[in-house]
Amino acid sequence: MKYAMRFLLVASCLLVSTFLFANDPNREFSIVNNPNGVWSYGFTPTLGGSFSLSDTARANYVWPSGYQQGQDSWTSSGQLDCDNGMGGTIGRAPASSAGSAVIPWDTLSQAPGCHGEYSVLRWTAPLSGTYQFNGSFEGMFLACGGSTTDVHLRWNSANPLFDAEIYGFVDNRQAFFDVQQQVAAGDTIDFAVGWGINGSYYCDTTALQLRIDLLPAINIKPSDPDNKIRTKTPGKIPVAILSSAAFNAPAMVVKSSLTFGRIGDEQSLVYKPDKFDSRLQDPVCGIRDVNGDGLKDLVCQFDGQLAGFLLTDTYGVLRGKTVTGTTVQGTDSVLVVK
Ligand SMILES: [Ca+2]
Ligand SMILES: [Ca+2]
Ligand SMILES: [Ca+2]
Repeated sequence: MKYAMRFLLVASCLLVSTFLFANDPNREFSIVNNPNGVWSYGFTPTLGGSFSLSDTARANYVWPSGYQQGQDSWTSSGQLDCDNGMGGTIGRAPASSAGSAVIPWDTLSQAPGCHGEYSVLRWTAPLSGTYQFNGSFEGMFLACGGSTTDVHLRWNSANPLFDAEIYGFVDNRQAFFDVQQQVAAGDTIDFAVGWGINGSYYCDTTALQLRIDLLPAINIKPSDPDNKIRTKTPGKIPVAILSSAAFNAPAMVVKSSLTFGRIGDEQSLVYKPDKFDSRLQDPVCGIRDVNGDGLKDLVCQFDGQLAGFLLTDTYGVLRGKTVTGTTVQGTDSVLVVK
């Protein structure tokens, strides 16, 4: 019994630790937990001001003049006196509507507070490293002449990474961002939405689409500085994911998650039969220090045919996940020849 309990405990810990936070705030949205893994749902009184967690979860909430279907969202008790019940929210828009005036569906959305608060989705870095933050803010309203908001990325509250204004239906309805930032574990990146240039929170719901990737250094063909790839005889292409003081590649990377090629999503990882059970297949990967910095790196083999390089390609992309679910992406140059 004691052992069974211990097993259960270990098994449940494993479940928790492998619960995947792929750094997609839409897919991972929760109205049960706040904070929720790497995500916190909240607000600040001013841009970069002190952050408070939203304290009120509303499941399937139907706005008085909003979605025709309900929305799962967080708000704060300080917003409940506002007249239309949609101030200061972070939620997940329903997948469709029976005719309300909001687009796009099925994304995370943010609305600033009715007393001037910024709606803030906060991401807390699970690991030190350089990350890429790629996505957009998009006004969701067709009423009111469109959403009118100011949108921002802030590193550790104070440091601006991106600022834009959302308004109208054409040029300024969507603001795209693509920024890289080196962070320490525990640092925060805030995605903040405020009232915008019209000084009102009405019709301000703004959709956030976001992808976050950790960017470890990689080395395509560690023994070849030119990274030459022959399209006629592609063979196998070794790719090393380099470790750093903060990132132990062999321990952190889920080998079977790796994809590599001209785009990065090619299922080109090479497998071989397992040593102990030939019915199982193992990724062909080794552990060695390829750059002589004293830190062991992870080197995996990829099928050159499946990697799909074309003569015009100048770089290759590796994608994968860590054991904690963080998505990783690395790029290195290639020289593609016939
Ligand atoms: Ca506004
Ligand atoms: Ca190389
Ligand atoms: Ca190394």
